[in-house]
Amino acid sequence: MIWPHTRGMTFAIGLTLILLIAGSTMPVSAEWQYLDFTGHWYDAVYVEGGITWSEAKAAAEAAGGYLATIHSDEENLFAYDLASDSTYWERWLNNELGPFLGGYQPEGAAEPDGGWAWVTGEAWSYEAWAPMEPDDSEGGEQNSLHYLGRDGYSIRYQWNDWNGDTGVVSYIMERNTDPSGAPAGGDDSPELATWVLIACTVAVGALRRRRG
Ligand SMILES: [Ca+2]
Ligand SMILES: [Ca+2]
Repeated sequence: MIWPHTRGMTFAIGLTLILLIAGSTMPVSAEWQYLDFTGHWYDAVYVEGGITWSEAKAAAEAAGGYLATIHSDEENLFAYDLASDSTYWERWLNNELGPFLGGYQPEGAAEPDGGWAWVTGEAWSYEAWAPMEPDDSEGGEQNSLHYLGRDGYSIRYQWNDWNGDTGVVSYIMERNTDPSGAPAGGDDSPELATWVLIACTVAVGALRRRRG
């Protein structure tokens, strides 16, 4: 009786493949990237037509996070790398305007470099300003933090103060918890293995019934 055996095996292999494919596409927020150094998740978001700093802040919060707050070279380079592609940048005069970060200057702070703060209230303990920034140019309206590139200057992972209402075309957000909802340290593998086991058990059961 080769026919039932072949069908049973085909069924088992087919079901296993379907579950494997489903498992590989399971993560809800595949774009979030985990950084061991901080234990947090990061995502760079491009917005066609641009976005203000306040809108970006609200969007990050709606995604369960906040505009990225930077506290070390490791974190700064990791966040920048997520948005290093030209998609996330916009040309302005001799500058390349990169994504917003979670730094801002409260109203009434001494210009150009006083009172800078993070949206989370974390200590302002690290800075990576580009040369001659912050400068609060353009009438004292530059109170939002973002990455800046400039002609003749190869580094683009340093910061500029920019007019938050003028906006840029991207932002980087950060989360303290796993965006997939999995418990800390967990992943999808055990759950997938369980489903494969169930599929094989069902297939073997069907095969045995056919043989019996
Ligand atoms: Ca300012
Ligand atoms: Ca500036």
